[in-house]
Amino acid sequence: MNIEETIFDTYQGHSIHKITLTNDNNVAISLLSLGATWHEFLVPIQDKQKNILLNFSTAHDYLSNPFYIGMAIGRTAGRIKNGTFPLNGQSVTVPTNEGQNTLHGGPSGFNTLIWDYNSCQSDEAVSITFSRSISHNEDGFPGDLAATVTYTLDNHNRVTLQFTGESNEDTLFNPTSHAYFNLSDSKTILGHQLMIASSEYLEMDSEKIPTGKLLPVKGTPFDFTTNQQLGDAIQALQGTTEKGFDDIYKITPNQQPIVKLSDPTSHRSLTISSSRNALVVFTSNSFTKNLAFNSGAGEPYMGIALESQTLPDTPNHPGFGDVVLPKNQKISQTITYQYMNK
Ligand code: FUC
Repeated sequence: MNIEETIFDTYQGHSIHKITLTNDNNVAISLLSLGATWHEFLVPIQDKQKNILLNFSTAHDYLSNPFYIGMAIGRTAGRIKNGTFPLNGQSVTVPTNEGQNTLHGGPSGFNTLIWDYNSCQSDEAVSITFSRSISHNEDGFPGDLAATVTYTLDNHNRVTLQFTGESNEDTLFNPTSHAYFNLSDSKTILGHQLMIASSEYLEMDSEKIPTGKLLPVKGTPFDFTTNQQLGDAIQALQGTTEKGFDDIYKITPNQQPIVKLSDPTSHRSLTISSSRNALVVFTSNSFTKNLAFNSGAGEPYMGIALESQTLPDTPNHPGFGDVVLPKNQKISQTITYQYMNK
């Protein structure tokens, strides 16, 4: 077990720290204090390490595109229609950042913040906890929120991501991670296989806001109830505007893991477990070559984001769940990523 800290970059006069956690199997993750970002997931291949996350080499690259690469997302993942929702019988409006809608916590979401952190180490695990107080004036959501984002790497090659929130007023809390994975030695994820514990996905309008209607996956390219090759599924969507997946799956309760991503060529795989009722799948359909990733210029299908969360636009659809964080109550949400190579 090892922890190493370096300066990643300077942003607006602040040092951005990179913290690397390594376990006894030579698996490592690195995190950035900007956006509580998951920067690298390094897995051993022969005597080297391979990174299976998309990432950039500067703070500016992270913040100058709309893709939230690796970043922590909060207070609310996904889109809130017209930035407006009911809370305690009142209509609340928060700042918008995508047309009239609020995406991923709005213009001052978790991803834009520089977080404090401390580390913790035992024989079996090593972790970093990012913490930040976010006043209601700072991001425009009700209540001053004390938030933490903890990344723990253990000797079973498991990464556990825990978010906590506590506010002095009732507010919303639906955080997630926007890590993009590519397990393979190819530039795209088209050769990967995907399985999702879901038999329904959400219908969306032209602004990607859920209409409230659930659609069955059976008999469609959206059916990942058994392993499906992503290249075949994406091919089947070439007639759509999106030309790939940017979709919200309703997760079958009590089925774990909720998703399995695997690369048959390298035998690398990743499973995700979580008690949240949704998984957003985004296959980087709109990546462009001006994105200077460390793995090369941006192109569609370079990575896949698998965002475990509560069904988005939640307060506007009572059947979707409850993301209200009641005042002076601490809520914790956990997502576990298990890496395997066999
Ligand atoms: C996912 C998508 C969004 C957006 C973002 C970067 O959360 O649902 O459409 O493109 O990623």
